[in-house]
Amino acid sequence: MKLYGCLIFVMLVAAGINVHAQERSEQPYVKVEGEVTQSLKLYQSDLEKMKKVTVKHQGHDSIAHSYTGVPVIDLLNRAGVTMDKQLRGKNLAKYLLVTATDGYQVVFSLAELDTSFNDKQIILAYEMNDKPIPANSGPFQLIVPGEKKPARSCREVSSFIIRSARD
Ligand SMILES: Nc1nc2c(c(=O)[nH]1)N[C@H]1C(S)=C(S)[C@@H](COP(=O)(O)O)O[C@H]1N2
Ligand SMILES: [Mo]
Repeated sequence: MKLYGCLIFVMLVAAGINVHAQERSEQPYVKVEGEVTQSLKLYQSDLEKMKKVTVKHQGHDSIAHSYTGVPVIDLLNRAGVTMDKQLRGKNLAKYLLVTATDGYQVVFSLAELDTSFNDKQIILAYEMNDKPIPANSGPFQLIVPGEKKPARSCREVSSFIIRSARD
């Protein structure tokens, strides 16, 4: 009887894990790949566990909204990108290519993103004004504060790819 009880318990736990894995695989995510030591697949639940930063940003509606998300530098560090002390020599020719689900793409040199070079707070946001980012811009939007145009604040981000422009 005890053995059956145990078996049923194990089966229920396994079924629970399976359902959880399926739910997660249906959620949107952002890939981090290319010249990294660890490729990442980041779901909102992963981002929520990381350091949160809130910045103000204004798009074409000319209203300053508050956006919350994870500093891009933290995502790059987690993927093992050559930042900080490693960002010298050949590595200074590396860049981040951000791609959105509509095919829009923008690039940043790694030095632009590195806090040892500057204090820009570029974040991968998942909340606007404390709510999920609406579908036409979210669920993940790059926010680049302090630029004269909002053109690099890429909406609907689907991947971050690290490459080298060296020839
Ligand atoms: N995915 C995606 N993001 C994008 C664009 C785009 O076409 N697709 N356009 C960019 C440009 S050119 C501008 S000016 C801003 C406009 O953002 P807004 O409509 O939120 O003001 O979004 C930027 N982000
Ligand atoms: Mo634009």
